[in-house]
Amino acid sequence: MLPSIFFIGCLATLSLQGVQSKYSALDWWQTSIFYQIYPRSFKDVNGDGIGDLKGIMHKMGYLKQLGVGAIWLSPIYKSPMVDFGYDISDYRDIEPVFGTITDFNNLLAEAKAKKIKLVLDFVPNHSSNEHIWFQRSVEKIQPYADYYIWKDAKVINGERHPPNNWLSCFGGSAWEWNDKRQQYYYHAFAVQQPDLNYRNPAVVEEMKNVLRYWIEKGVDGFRMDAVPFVFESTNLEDEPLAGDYKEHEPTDHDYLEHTLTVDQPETFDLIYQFRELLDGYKLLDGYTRVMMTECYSPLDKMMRYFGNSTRRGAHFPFNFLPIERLSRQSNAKDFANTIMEWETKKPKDAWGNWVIGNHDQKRAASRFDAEFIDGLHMMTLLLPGTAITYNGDELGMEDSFIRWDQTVDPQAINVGPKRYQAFSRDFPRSPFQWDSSPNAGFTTNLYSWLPCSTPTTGTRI
Ligand SMILES: *[C@@H]1O[C@H](CO)[C@@H](O)[C@H](O)[C@H]1NC(C)=O
Ligand SMILES: CC(=O)N[C@H]1CO[C@H](CO)[C@@H](O)[C@@H]1O
Ligand SMILES: [Ca+2]
Ligand SMILES: [Ca+2]
Repeated sequence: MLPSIFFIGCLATLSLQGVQSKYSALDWWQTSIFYQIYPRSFKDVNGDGIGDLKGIMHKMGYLKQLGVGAIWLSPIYKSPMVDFGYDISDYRDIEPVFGTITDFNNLLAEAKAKKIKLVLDFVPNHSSNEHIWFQRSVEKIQPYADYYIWKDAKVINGERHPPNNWLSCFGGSAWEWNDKRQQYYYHAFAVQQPDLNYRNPAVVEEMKNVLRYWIEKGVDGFRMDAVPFVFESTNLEDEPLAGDYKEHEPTDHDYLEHTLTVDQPETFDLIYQFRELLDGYKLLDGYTRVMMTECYSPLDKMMRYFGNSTRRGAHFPFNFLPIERLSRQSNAKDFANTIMEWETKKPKDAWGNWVIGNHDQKRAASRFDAEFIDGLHMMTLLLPGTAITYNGDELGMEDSFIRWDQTVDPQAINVGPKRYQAFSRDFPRSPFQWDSSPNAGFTTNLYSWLPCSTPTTGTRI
């Protein structure tokens, strides 16, 4: 008897070990569900109508219960809030509306206690125009004079013009005249978001130090914002018209084909440098700091963000194909094709991921159908790769209709009342619906910064 039991036992142990080793070969960022929190709209604890860090702290139990393994916070740094946190005036401080550095430390400790990873948003392309670097750059105070992209005006018949036709993502010229410095500066997004000059090694080092600062505080990695925009060409020629330019207004970003301002060769190298920095910490303690990049790039470019045969890039660039290709019009074949396209174009050993929503896109439940949402999540959870959920999508939250007079998104404001609905990113940003109490349990205030999607709502403050 003994030998055969022993034999069976050995077999069982062996196969268990097989399963375990296969499982443990995967790292935390591969086995965790990622959950994006848009802090302004998640949970308001101090009653000012705007979500805060204490609110996130308050809801950690909910996140744990949901099975979330990692949270990614949209920017919580000091910001004048022109682009709701994506315009940063101090990369090392917390925006007072969200709380204090102590609140952040408490949140990080609570996350660690609950074994939930905490990933920060890193916004490399631009700072706020209220950042001290920019203010000194305007004055040409060293070493800041070349921290931003300054160019002389093009003078035609004695009249001042921007250096070229480049357009901002939020509409209109990407160049803004500065009277004090008597030059234009470049801004890929809002006027109040001047682009940093990555051709200046001091800027690269500054931003690497920002990464080091937060890693040393104990965060588990970064989601890197708008990376295709980091470098622009030194060739200041006009960009050509887009193939479908007739479908856009001449001030729309999509009017031009972005040959000189997006996905430049230097950009990939910088991303590889950021990864090297993160991996440097792993060499010290064996623990992975994750790096995810945001880019809506064509797939050939997108895949270069993974790295090449000699350099590592992002652990993964966000896979936006489900957002870009699929809608309520899609049938099963469209889904299959979209999934296969990602799987076949992705580098062989690369790890995939699936994204169906974020704070820039109309809500998944509205783009598809509320009844679709569980199916969509099942799909992202079952497919190989990491699933990333935008807060509220797990409930099937739908877009909140935001009237023109309630509109606060700069991208929507810039295009005006006639077209704002197509451009507005306020719709998917309405406060999280926690319960059926007034303002959906988001705030005790009568008003929330964007109206809640309930009949009991107030208007925005
Ligand atoms: C990988 O990218 C780096 C840029 O960081 C480049 O110098 C190198 O030539 C690339 N390697 C290959 C094999 O393409
Ligand atoms: C999804 C996302 O992070 N979108 C942001 C991309 O970057 C621009 C500029 O920083 C923001 O306005 C978007 O909200
Ligand atoms: Ca608050
Ligand atoms: Ca840039």
